[in-house]
Amino acid sequence: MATTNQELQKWVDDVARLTRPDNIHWCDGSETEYQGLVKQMLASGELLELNQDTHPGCYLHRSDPTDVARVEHLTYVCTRKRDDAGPNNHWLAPAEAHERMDKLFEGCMQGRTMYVIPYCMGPIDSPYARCGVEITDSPYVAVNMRLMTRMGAAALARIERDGSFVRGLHSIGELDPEQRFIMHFPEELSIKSFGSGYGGNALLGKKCHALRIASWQARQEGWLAEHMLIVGVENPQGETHYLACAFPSACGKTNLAMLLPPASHAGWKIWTVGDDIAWLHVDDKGQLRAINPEAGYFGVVPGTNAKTNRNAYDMIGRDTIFTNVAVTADNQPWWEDKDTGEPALDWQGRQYTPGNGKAAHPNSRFTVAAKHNPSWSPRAEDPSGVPISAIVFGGRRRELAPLVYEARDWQHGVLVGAGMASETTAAATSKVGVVRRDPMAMKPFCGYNFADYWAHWLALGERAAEPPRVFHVNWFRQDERGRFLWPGFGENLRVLRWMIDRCEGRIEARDTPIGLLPHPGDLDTDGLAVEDDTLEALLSVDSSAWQQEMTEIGKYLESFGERVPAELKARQEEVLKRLS
Ligand code: GTP
Ligand code: SPV
Ligand code: MN
Repeated sequence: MATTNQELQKWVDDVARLTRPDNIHWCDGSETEYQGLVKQMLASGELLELNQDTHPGCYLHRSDPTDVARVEHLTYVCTRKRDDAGPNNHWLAPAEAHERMDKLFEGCMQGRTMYVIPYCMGPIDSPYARCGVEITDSPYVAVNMRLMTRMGAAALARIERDGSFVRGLHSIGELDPEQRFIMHFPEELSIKSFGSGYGGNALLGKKCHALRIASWQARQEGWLAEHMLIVGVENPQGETHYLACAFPSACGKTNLAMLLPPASHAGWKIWTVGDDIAWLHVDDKGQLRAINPEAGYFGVVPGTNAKTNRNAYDMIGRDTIFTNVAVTADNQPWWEDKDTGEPALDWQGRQYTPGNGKAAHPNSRFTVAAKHNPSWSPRAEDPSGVPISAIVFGGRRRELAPLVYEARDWQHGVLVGAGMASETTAAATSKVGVVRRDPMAMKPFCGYNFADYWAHWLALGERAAEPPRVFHVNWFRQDERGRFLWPGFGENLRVLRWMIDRCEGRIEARDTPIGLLPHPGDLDTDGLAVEDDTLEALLSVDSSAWQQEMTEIGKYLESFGERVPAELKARQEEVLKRLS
């Protein structure tokens, strides 16, 4: 008996009988265990040692070249009723999905070790935290889960105390793209993932549990599980506001969460609570609060340098697992826009030549414990989370969406979120740079019907004593030559300041049909090399283009049928009327 929880023990026994591993290893989460797994993977070639003089404790993993990103077309939500999963999800009947998956899992762990990984999403003593157990045959998953979650003995103890946990079964199989599925069974609180060893497909605590399964649970229990960073912005007077911001994959969450204030902003300080996922609750006083269920970062590497993101750049100089970056001749990790060194081998380990494309894979990632982040907030360990002043939606739009605007109220804010669209990125395996609807940055992650999800958002606002203000930002506007209009990164603090001033009721805003924008001059641009006409372009609202956008948003909402809340449609019609 490895646990006193009989349900867990029986499940582990059943899985072992099905998958037939040579050994079973219960992860305790210790440093010794971590080092042992690293050693074993160095011997097997699953990890390569990077230059330990320049990058102590850093290793490189090269994933299978066909296994480098999330696979949305192979990701399913399996509910009894198809409509509960909604048009936003791929669906299979649970019985059929189990049958298909169990066939793949049969005998798949022969010759391998099965790792049983108890983990806790959220501070271990938080009432908002939830536990899970991932069973996997990948030691890479085990070490990543140790960096990303509160993994091991403490989590198991909580599971034994609470009795409940999410079951995640994972095998890399043969890494065959034709035999790859990520299945979710929200009604059973379980996940089955086969055939991929990559990030969101394989680290089941992250997108599978903390978003898809958790969003389902959250709806039933009256909270929200969101694809959001949580950041604290402290002004020179020592007052801190916390913002929760939903941007789609590879659209700037990690960067905003650990932003370094520019030289012009002496006395300002940024505190990272989370960089990818937020669990939001209305507390008994009606205040919206957020916890970060994760304990580490699985962040985009390319673009990270001392100028764009000094905190991340310093953080990943030690005790980091890199996946799919290039290496220099002296075995340091290298990636596009690193600003120093040059690649010798590309992400596939081939001699680097520009003809083979980028040296680092555009979705190459770092895995590192959150405590190594210089701007890590001690409040990330607060069991009751942090109070949220504002919700911020954002997307990657080279046109149309202004730098920032504010919704009129919560209901309009829900429309702004539901109407989000963004250019696709390398975080998922499909064409990059295509604008698609991505409501609340949850298109790939909402574990149930979006129509019900929007209704749930509206209802949550009713329970808040004073719902937080809602904003929309876009750091990614471009000119005709493809250059970014806004400097972004650290300078985004200027936009955060405007939003906080709005929350504090310190400044007025300009009323436009789509919402409230800064008056020229209210956005501090001192010392910024942004021309007046560029700023005007960033803060303009093109009525006819927005009319078209709002019409498309209307059609999109309608595609969800009768379940769409009437309030949301009414708000969409209202904006359209203002535009005409
Ligand atoms: P996921 O981990 O996939 O959910 O992504 P994320 O939202 O955390 O994205 P991240 O912060 O890693 O940014 C992705 C890419 O966008 C990186 O290459 C960044 O360098 C780039 N980026 C982030 N912020 C900005 C910005 O303000 N301006 C510009 N131009 N690029 C940015
Ligand atoms: C994302 O794609 O939004 C990520 C990376 O944060 S993954 O963990 O692969 O989902
Ligand atoms: Mn993400």
